Amino acid sequence: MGKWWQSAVIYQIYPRSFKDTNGDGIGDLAGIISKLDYLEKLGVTALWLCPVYRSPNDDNGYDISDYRQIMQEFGTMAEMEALIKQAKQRGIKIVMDLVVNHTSDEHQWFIEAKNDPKSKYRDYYIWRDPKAGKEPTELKSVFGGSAWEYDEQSGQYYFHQFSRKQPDLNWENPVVRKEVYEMMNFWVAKGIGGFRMDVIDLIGKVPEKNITSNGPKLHEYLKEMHQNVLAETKLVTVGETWGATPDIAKLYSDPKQKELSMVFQFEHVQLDQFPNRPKWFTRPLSVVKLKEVITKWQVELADVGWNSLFWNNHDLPRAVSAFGDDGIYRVQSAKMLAIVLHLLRGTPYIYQGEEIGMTNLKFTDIAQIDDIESKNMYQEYKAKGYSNEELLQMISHKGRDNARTPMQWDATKNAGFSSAKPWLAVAPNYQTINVKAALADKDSIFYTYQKLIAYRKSHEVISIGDYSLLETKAEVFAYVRSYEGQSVLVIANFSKNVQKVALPKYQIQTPFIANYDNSPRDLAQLELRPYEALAFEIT
Ligand code: TEU
Ligand code: CA
Repeated sequence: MGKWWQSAVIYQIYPRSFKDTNGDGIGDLAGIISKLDYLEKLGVTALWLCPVYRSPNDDNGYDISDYRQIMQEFGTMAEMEALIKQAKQRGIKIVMDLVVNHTSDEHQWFIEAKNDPKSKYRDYYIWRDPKAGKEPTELKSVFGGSAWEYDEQSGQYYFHQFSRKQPDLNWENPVVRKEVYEMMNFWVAKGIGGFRMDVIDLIGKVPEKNITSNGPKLHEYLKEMHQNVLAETKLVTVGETWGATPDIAKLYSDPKQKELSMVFQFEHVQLDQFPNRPKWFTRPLSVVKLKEVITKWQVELADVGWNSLFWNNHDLPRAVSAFGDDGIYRVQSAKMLAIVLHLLRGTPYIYQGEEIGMTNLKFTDIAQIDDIESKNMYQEYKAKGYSNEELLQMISHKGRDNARTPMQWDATKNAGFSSAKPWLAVAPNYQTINVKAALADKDSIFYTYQKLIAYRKSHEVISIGDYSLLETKAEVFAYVRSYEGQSVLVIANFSKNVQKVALPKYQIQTPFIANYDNSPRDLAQLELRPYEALAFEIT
């Protein structure tokens, strides 16, 4: 038998935007607890919580000031323990976000390090002397500007790959590594189900050599972490690795390597971008390329390693806006995306709101934006001469706040997210797109997800079967899964045009899941409606 996470479906929660229970406009742990019945109904196996630790929120919790405390706005440690327990009672595990490439500059370690260069904490971070009176290297921060911040007091710079309030930890220091493993074990002892590891491919950085991701000691560190924390557990671990190729992904996820269960790779979500240009500059998505990339990952990790499957997360545009149609075919294309992704081999991730087809927004004023990345980009490009309209269009297309607006629970004020004004405005379409409406409509996107999740759990052909691409037409994605004489055929139209496809080998079949209707179809002369998706059990 495989590992539990090989037939699991993981639901990602952005706690700040999930559900507010105490009327401060900010989602909280009690809110997550109050929605466990909903999540159980959906059928997910685990919840990945974006960071819930103590944080000054320069980057919404990805800047941690205390790894062993809960963010005050989110609640208490007792509530965290209750969440773990009550989720477990429903067969749901809690996966914690592990952010250990950097801390907050308000973490006690950094405060000591900065205040006293002789302190043992100084070497927890990366400090360098100026070079010819300037930054030690040319390295840039992901959020804009230099990756080096000058510290007046000591006359040295510290290194930060994200905001200046997110100083990078020095993984070269064995004491830092030990602190991290101890902290992880503190959480393991609380009964969590795993870790999602933030930008884990950056921890082996060597700033003087301009090496940020995939540093020379990265895998050594992960093996050490495995030994110190993971070895005797059944935890699921998923690394966030923007720099992974299939060969690199195998290094992490081959069980023989004793590192991680799987990684997130980001090739498919960058197909609408230009190589070597910032993400804000986009081109139309090529379905041909999308099929190529997905097939490459399915095939390359078929025997060694394991894939994670996702269309979106808290850093990315909404799935239906990026890969489907968020206008008249919103419902059909959202279901199509669910069918295509959830019948692949790997562990699927659902980002909150995806299961009801939540969409991107049209931002019309930079004041509507909270995200540090978008705000910094706006200032930087404004100074380069881009217009307000151009920049807001880019942010509406690729900005992280598209994913971060409050979860749409019902059609009442603030979408049932909060009784108070939410920290980030609710999307204007909440009166039609919300959980209450989805649950009341047996044909909703929600029930397509529910069905797909249940199907994966009970069919090994989906969790561990082989994958092969069927050659059809440019805008049609068709593949076959097979395992011990069983086969599942998936056919999806990624366009708003009718597509004719002929698969004479199969003839008349009845789909077990579809996004229009389940009537029998002649595969020898198939006419696919806009964004139509069909899955058949072939015997
Ligand atoms: O994201 C890593 C990262 O590189 C992102 O900044 C990503 O490149 C960007 O959002 C895409 O435009 C992780 C977290 O998922 C993100 O939320 C954090 O801001 C970041 O790390 C720093 O911890
Ligand atoms: Ca709250």
